[in-house]
Amino acid sequence: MKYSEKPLVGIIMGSSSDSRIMQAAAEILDEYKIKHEDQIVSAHRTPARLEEYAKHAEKIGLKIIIAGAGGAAHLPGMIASHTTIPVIGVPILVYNDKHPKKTDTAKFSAFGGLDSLLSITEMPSGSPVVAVGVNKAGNAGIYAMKILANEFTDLKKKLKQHKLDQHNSVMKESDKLKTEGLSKFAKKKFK
Ligand code: C2R
Repeated sequence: MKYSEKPLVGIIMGSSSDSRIMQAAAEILDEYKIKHEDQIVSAHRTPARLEEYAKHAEKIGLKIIIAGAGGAAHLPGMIASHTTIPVIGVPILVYNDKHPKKTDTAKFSAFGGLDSLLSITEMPSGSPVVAVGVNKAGNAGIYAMKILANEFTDLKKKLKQHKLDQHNSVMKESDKLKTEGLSKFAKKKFK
C-alpha cells in the first residue's frame, strides 16, 4: 500500500558526513513504503536555507521532520523554531574519517555524542524537540511511523507485526542459548 504520492517525512542532516548514520531512517521508511524527502540543511552553515526549508516543509505538507546533526547540534531545535511540524532529533556521534591519526578513537568527537544529545534535548521551555539515542536514526524512522499510524490504520497493523517479529526473534535466540548453554552460545556469538 502507498500512503501518499507526496513525501510525508522530511529527513534532513547537518552535513553529508551524517548520511552514514541517517540512512537507517530512510531504510525503515522505505521498507514500509513511506515516502520521504532527504536534504542537507545546516543551521550553522546555511542559516538562510534553514528558514527556507521550514517554509518548504510546510508548503509540501510534511507531517514529520527527522533532523540529524552532530556536535553543536542546533539543526533540530532551529527547525522546530521555524515550524509547527513535529521534529525528531537524531544526535550524531561525529566521525571524521579524514582525521590524520590512524586510531579510530581519535576520529570520534571529544564528547562521544553527548554534546549532540544535550544540544538537541535541552531546548528552552515552550520549544520542544524529541530525540532518539545517539546514532539511532532507525528508531527515528520507527517513531515517525508510529505518529503516521494514527492516520493510516494499515501502518498500525504493520507496527504490531514488527513487535511480534521482534518477540519471535528474541525467543529464538533465548531457546538457542538455553539449549547450547551460556558459555558455548557466547563463544560462538563473539568469535
Ligand atoms: P562535517 O563532517 O561536515 O565537518 O560536519 C554535522 O551534523 C556533522 O555531524 C561535522 C558535524 O557538524 C554538524 N553540523 C551541525 C549543524 N550543521 C552541521 N550540528 C547544525 O546546524 O546544527
